[in-house]
Amino acid sequence: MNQVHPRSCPLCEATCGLAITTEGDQVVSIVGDERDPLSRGYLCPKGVALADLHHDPDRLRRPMIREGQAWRESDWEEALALVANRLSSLRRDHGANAVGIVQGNPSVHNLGLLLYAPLLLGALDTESRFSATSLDQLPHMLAALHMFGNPYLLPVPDIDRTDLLIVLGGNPLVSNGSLMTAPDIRNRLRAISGRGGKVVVIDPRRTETAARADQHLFIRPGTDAALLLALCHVMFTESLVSAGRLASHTAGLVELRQATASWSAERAATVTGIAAEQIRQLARDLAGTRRAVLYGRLGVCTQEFGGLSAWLCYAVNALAGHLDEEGGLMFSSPAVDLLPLAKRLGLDGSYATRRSRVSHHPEFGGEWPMSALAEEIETPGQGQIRGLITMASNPVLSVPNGRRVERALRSLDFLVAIDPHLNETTRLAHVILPPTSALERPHYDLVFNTLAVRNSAKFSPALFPRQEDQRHDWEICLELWARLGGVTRRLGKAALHRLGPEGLLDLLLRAGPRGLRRGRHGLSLRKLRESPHGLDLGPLESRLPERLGRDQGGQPRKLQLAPPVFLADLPRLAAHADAARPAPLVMIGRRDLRSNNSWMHNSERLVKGPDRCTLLMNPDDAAARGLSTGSRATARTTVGAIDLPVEVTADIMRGVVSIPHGWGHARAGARLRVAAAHPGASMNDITDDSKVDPLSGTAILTGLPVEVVAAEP
Ligand SMILES: Nc1nc2c(c(=O)[nH]1)N[C@H]1C(S)=C(S)[C@@H](COP(=O)(O)OP(=O)(O)OC[C@H]3O[C@@H](n4cnc5c(=O)[nH]c(N)nc54)[C@H](O)[C@@H]3O)O[C@H]1N2
Ligand SMILES: Nc1nc2c(c(=O)[nH]1)N[C@H]1C(S)=C(S)[C@@H](COP(=O)(O)OP(=O)(O)OC[C@H]3O[C@@H](n4cnc5c(=O)[nH]c(N)nc54)[C@H](O)[C@@H]3O)O[C@H]1N2
Ligand code: SF4
Ligand SMILES: [Mo]
Repeated sequence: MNQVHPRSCPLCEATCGLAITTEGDQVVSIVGDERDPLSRGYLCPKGVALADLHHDPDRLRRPMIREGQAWRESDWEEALALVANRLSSLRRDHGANAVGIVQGNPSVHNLGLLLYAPLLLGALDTESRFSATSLDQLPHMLAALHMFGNPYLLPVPDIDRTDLLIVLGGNPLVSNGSLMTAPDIRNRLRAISGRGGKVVVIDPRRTETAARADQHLFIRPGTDAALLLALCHVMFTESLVSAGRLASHTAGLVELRQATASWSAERAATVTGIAAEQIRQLARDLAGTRRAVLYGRLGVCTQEFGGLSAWLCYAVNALAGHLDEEGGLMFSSPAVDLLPLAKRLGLDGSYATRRSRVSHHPEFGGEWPMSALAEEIETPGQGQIRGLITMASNPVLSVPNGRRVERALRSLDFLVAIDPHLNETTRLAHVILPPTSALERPHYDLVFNTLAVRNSAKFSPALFPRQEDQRHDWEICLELWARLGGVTRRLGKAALHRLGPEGLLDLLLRAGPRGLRRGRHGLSLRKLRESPHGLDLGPLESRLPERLGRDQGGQPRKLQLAPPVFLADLPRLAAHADAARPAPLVMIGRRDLRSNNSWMHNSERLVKGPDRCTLLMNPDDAAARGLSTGSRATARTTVGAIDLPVEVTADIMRGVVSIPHGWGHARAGARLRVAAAHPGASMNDITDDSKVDPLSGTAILTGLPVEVVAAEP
């Protein structure tokens, strides 16, 4: 008998509603769920490929222990005991910081990991923590911490009600949106133009989003901060600033005016390559449109001035009167409020309270930059990392200087991977602990509900039961937590196991703003189960000043427009901009609708067709090097070289080439049969781990100089 299960897709931030038809233990089909209030029937090819992930014969189901080059399956008791023993002895002999942990992107899409990984972190009690945050949204969190008082208080563009959307460094038509949960983005963008509004994309490449926008402007990679400063400058000099409703709750206006005073549109034009008149027009349009928003994303974060850019994106919206206003940059009202939770877990914001051992990077939220992972493993001394847990992370492909990361991981005394695949990273582990698949566990988007362009809540029960010899991610964390502690933890384990992610979620929903305090209409897990397609909780609402909370002295916090940490970084930008002799060629990244970072290339339906791991190059640059579409090029940096096919296109700026990340599956010892047949090359074999935004510690992945020549035959 066929059964249809409504469910959220856990693969990317869009959280689309799926309708999954099963027969017995097989997935028969996956389509978009028309009744999902947020995604309204939309899904992308990766959602369909959830079936491939689940049924993938290469997916590990039982623990794996490596002996020399050979792997053998083991039972859970043996594997968990081995891991706990090795980690405990490293901690005992070398101190807690000798055991590190890396948390990867899928952790945030995983209810069990979100709720139970903190236990494992607590048990490890290590300063050697790393996560994908420092390859990604860290600058936004740094800006949120210093401007709004909490790194998790991240504003999202109210795209369903805006009349002007300026996209800076994002390609939502392909990425499906980030720090902006907005499934079916194509129709949402179309609706802006449909109601007479306008979409503007500012990007070194004429992206898929740019191609459908009303206007596209090329910008030189890494120069967004100069553009944003000039937007502020124009608004100040042309008296377009409107602090509006929040005026009396805002601090730093004078300082911001001073800081931007030298950044005329003309000065920014020479840096960015965007004409001064166009910069002025952008500022006038932004300030002159009642419902407008500037949305900055990954391309502004992972660059030389990521911290400055993220701050200025928020500041520009505030100056134009679009922060916390309808159609502007707004804060969500999720059913589970992460702010008090983060506070309770001590995660509500730390920055630069200490510096890393080797390169003196600032910690953020208790984590070191991912770019420091290899050096912290390789460099001897007190605190050297000798044992490591990777959890839902593939640093060999996702961290700059992947070849060095690979060497460093190989040199560890002990590496354990919590991961369902034997891939480029986990092949170097001593033990792999594979969790259940996404369809074998319940799902609720704790994080992405807080980033959604419309408030909503949806619970998806497990679709298939987990087998006796399988473990969920959260069970693995709970086991290790118990085994790394004393007898009392073993007792606590039983209670925490009984509660499980569903029990915890129910408590969080009831304790949340839409829970018990709303009486019998309040949200609970039971209520969510009664609405399997999801609940629409309405449009975004103004949340300031309440959401800013109170400072340590108990006074209402103000919106900080000009936090000193950012002002202090401006001279670096000025020096860089004025000395700017742009490199002849720089590289930027690229995403693809049928990829998801590094780990979904083992699905035939997602990799079939022409090679997508190509280098995009402008016709003039290609001609100067004797390259044409189809020829193979070598892309070389100070770190290394990769070969890949060229695609010549006028859609990319002169002086810029684009290479996707997440490929490079030819590494010996991985067990991903489909991916190995479509290996591509890893962009991170030529990105540089010594290049980070010194303010935030975020990896610089865009705007790095590169040399491109025809490959040796
Ligand atoms: N050059 C370049 N590098 C980049 C980027 C870029 O744009 N350019 N983007 C960066 C960004 S934004 C990010 S977020 C990072 C992502 O980099 P990572 O955080 O390393 O994440 P992925 O590459 O997605 O790898 C995910 C791993 O998790 C495993 N996995 C999948 N599902 C689960 C699960 O449910 N549980 C567990 N335990 N494991 C699971 C997969 O098998 C895979 O090994 O890459 C960054 N690296
Ligand atoms: N299909 C698919 N979807 C994904 C992912 C995936 O791998 N595949 N990954 C997911 C993850 S982890 C994330 S974080 C999100 C990211 O989602 P987005 O933030 O939309 O990121 P990208 O698609 O990488 O788009 C970044 C854009 O910035 C541009 N850019 C590069 N450098 C600069 C610059 O200096 N200035 C400006 N203004 N633009 C620049 C690039 O050309 C690119 O178009 O996507 C998520 N969704
Ligand atoms: S857009 Fe994202 S959430 Fe939607 S189906 Fe695709 S991968 Fe899943
Ligand atoms: Mo990401």
